[in-house]
Amino acid sequence: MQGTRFSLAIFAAVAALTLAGCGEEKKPQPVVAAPPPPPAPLVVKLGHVGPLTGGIAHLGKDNENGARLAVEEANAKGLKLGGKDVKLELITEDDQADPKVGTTVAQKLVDAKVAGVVGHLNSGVTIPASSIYNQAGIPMISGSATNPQLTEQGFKNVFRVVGRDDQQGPAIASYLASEVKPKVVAVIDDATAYGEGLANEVEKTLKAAGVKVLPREKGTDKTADFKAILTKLKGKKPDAVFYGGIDATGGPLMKQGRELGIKAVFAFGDGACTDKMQELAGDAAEGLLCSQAGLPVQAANKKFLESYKAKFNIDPILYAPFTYDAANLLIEAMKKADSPDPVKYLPELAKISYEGASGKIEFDDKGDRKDAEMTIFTMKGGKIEPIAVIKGGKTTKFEDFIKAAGGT
Ligand code: ABU
Repeated sequence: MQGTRFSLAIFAAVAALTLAGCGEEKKPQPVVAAPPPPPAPLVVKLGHVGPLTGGIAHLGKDNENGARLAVEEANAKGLKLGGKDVKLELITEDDQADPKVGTTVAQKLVDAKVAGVVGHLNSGVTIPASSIYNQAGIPMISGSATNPQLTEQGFKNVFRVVGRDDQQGPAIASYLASEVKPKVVAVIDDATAYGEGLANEVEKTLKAAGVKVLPREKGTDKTADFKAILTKLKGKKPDAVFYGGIDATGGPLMKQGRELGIKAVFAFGDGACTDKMQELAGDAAEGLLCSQAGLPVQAANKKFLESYKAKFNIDPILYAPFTYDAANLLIEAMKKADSPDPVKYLPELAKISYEGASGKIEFDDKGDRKDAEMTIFTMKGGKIEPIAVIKGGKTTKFEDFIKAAGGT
């Protein structure tokens, strides 16, 4: 009993000392709820479509990079629509430059509920796909499809930020006629909506200028061997050969032409107006003439060129400034409408005036870019170099055009 009393006394003393060591007696604290997490941002999906596999995947990837850069910059800057924080998500599809695959992936993007589409790359794919976006009421902007038919369908959701082949064809053909002064020209196309349509425009302009045009020769967008066609043409001694097609087939065509001893000037449209021609044709590409239905990549704004290089560690090839602008136009129109709803932002897109990487962009009633410039290039020292800009029917030396525009 005595022992128990002693133990209790010691326990009381230790407890008192412990409490004294802890300072004041702890009072029960009210439970404070953790602040609620910020609301999840509204995810707005944008589609990009182009050929990401096959012979012109380098151009499809260039297009995709342009759109991706715009989306990532917008997300980094922060975007609010209708009072909500918005995160843009780029959904990218491979149409393989094939009209059938193009309509399938267009429907896939519609089903994914994208708010807008950047693409497609090829006219022959963009035209059928545009019906699908039109039925779904989804705005689409191509950064490269130049066949006039795209914007002649009366679709209010369809836009392009490059010029048209009924501007580009006359531009390259007139330049060829006035600078090269050919008497006889051979015209070949790749049997696509783009290649054939552009070749038709070139032929029309050359004939109007009094140039003899040989009967049309045809390949496909997959032709690797043009020797039979070129051998036939060699016998007809053309002073120039125009090819409506893309660089993947244009490069081998030019190489084989030189191997067969054809001395004619080779001329191409925008699809074959890339440094890739040198890679594919080697020294045979030197001196080619080609056109772009817009200002050259070299004239794109400095911030875009630097950001592209920093992000992808390569220079843009051809249409990236245009797909960058296309994505930014969709975003800008959403901002103006304060909504990603196509019904609300489409009217803003149609009347937009936007200073893009490829220059000032406004659309006409058809969805075509107003006052699109056409540029003529030549291959010099393995690089495609701009030599002249045609705007409003006036041809200006490229360096003078850039100086007048405030560049160096
Ligand atoms: N504009 C040349 C390549 C794209 C197209 O098919 O139109």
